[in-house]
Amino acid sequence: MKFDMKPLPYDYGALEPHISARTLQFHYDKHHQGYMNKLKSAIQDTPQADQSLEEIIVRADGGVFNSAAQVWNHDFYWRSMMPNGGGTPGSGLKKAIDNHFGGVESFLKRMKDAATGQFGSGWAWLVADNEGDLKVMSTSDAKNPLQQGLTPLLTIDVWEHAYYLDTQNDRGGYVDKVLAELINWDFAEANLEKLTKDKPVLKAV
Ligand code: MN3
Repeated sequence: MKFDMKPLPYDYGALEPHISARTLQFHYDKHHQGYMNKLKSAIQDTPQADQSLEEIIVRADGGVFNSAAQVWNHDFYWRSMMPNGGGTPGSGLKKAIDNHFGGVESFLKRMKDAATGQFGSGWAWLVADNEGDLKVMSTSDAKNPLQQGLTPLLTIDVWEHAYYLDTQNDRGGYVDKVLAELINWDFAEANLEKLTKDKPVLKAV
């Protein structure tokens, strides 16, 4: 198999008081690991066992797609946050956000609207398209922007298991904390830089 669980990039308690160690431990050890276990048992001894996670995501459907995408989405979500995150993006990303959303505050509001407006389980995303244009979107259940040829830059998990132990039904309160205190701008900027490096024809962002 070409992939396995990536370690959580920080300790269970590293995002406290905004996200509790209890939430992170359940979320990583039970939910994320559970999707990986399901995926591995579904694809073992099939041709998919030789594919990358991204290949499975764009080609598979049904239960295999759901498990593979949830594995990828969680890896990406852990890295979209960091202890002492939040604040202001670095200059390259800030310029792109200013250009596309009219400022960081207005981007944060768009992201919160996408996260709280997603009916039921899903994900809120900052993505870039093949022209290097940024947009905010949400997806339901396990769906992932890679399916539409878009490049994810940041995500927020809005399944209830991401916040229910900490803020119960208050998804907005959880999203506010992620955006103000935990968002990892450096990760988003690195993802954007990688996209423009891989596709040098993109207009400067
Ligand atoms: Mn989750």
